[in-house]
Amino acid sequence: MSAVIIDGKQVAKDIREEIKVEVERLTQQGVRPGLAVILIGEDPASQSYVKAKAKACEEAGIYSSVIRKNETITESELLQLIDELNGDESIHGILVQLPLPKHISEEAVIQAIHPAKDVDGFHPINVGNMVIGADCYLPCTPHGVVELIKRTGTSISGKHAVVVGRSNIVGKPVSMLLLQENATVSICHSRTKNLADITRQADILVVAVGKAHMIGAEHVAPGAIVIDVGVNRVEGNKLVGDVRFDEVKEIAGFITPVPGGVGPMTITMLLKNTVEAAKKKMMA
Ligand code: NAP
Ligand code: LUD
Repeated sequence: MSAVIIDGKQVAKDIREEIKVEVERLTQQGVRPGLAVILIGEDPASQSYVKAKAKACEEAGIYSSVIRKNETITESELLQLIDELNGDESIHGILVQLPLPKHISEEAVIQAIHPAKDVDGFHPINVGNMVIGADCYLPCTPHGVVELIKRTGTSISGKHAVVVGRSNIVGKPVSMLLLQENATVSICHSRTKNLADITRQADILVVAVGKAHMIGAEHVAPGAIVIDVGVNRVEGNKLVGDVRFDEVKEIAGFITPVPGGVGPMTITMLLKNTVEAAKKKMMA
């Protein structure tokens, strides 16, 4: 039987409608949520993601300011800019689009963002709070992944979740969130031996590697929930995931497509965090 296709675009749209109502309410109370997005350089993928973020803000009524800088910007100039935004009353969330040019330390940049404005959830304070299950900004892509799994109507508790990839942005945090939801979590990476033997044990399989089509039917158990985080450009500028969608959809119970799966949820969760930041500011 063919899998149910999880329509991330539609789920993202539904949540954005709820966010819009919340933004209207906050704006009427005198606090319009505001997001600053810093984009360094000319990377085409980063440009398109940032554009999509600004558009989503506009549609939700969130104020957004996209600050574009040449890739020759120095680290100290960037840190100075972040510092100014940390003190800007109209800005509740700050996001520095990654990756950064090699001469700038991502770690230094992330740590410069005030944790209360870190709507990416990348600051060590937010990461630490996430790990202990305390209040924090959840990282957007991992949060989006968990939300999509929940919307399949399947309970995560007690399930075996296998995450392929251990980056600080996706693999590690999504593993922690699934653990928080009481899944039994296995984390695989480039040194993992016999990957397919492990992934075939997954009730929930989350793939975040960045290698086009690396996961196929041989990696998936019948009925599994398969979440494909990968975004890869292949010949002809076509966008594909890490999962061979056509063959895996014949085996899985649920599967996310690329595009139209996790990507739109990442942006939605960013809007959610920005609204959260504005709310906290209002109550402070
Ligand atoms: P990353 O930092 O490059 O991490 C890739 C991970 O995959 C690493 O942990 C690496 O292992 C592991 N890996 C590499 N080759 C492997 C193999 N053959 N078998 C098993 N594991 C392997 O990437 P990322 O930032 O997490 O992003 C992953 C993908 O998701 C990319 O395609 C990216 O564009 C996409 N992405 C999408 C969204 C979205 O919103 N849809 C958001 C973020 C990222 P080691 O740690 O051992 O090197
Ligand atoms: N840096 C992200 N770098 C890259 N796909 C995203 C992303 C939307 N600081 C910081 O936004 O959260 C971040 N914070 N990231 N990413 C990747 C990562 C960052 C990836 C895909 C999409 C954001 C997205 O909307 C669409 C989809 O999958 O349907 C397709 C878009 C297209 O190119 O057609």
